[in-house]
Amino acid sequence: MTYIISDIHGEYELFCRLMEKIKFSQSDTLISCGDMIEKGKHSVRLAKLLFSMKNAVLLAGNHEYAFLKYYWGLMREATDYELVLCQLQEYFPFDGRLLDWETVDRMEALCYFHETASYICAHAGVPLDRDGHILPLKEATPEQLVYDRAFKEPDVLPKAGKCVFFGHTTSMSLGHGAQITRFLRDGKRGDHVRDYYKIHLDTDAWISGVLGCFRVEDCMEFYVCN
Ligand SMILES: [Mn+2]
Repeated sequence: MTYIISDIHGEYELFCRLMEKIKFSQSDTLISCGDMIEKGKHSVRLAKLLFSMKNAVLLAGNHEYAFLKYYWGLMREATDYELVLCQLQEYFPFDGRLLDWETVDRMEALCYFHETASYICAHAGVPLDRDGHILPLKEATPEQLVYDRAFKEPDVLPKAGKCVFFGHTTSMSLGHGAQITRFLRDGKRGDHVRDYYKIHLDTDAWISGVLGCFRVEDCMEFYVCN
């Protein structure tokens, strides 16, 4: 089975409980739509766990992108790489001491979108043309894919047949409560991902204490809460 999640934001224990709840196994796939780090206290611990999962597709969100921009800035001036690692560790006030170069390299290798025959995953959503058609993702900049706030609007709907999974803006700030929000296409039943324009995944776990994921095969949602 394939499970899609977003905006875990350092909530290591909630994430582990969610994986237990869904009985996540080697034959399953996890797709994380970004923002695994910051806000919560276990950013690096969570990142290392995700990077250790062979069956995980991990995307960058704006928080990973901001970290990478800080890293690239340090490297432009750097002569002492041990000092750079210390500075990177200080980026994470709670568990920065766990940060190593391998984790930094894995962060740098994150993708900005993931596309299959029936859906697309991107942290902030995807760029659309005026008619609502999805613009070629390979031409999109990382900034478009991790920062854009327009895609959250209820009337911004990708017309093409694929569903877009995204997070980035908290469901609380959208007035949806701490839950996954589905945008169903007209006349569709909703038992297949292609029946949806888009599915918003950010349950604001760090504040709400609720973390959820979406199972692609049967469109089921699963939650754990504090
Ligand atoms: Mn975000």
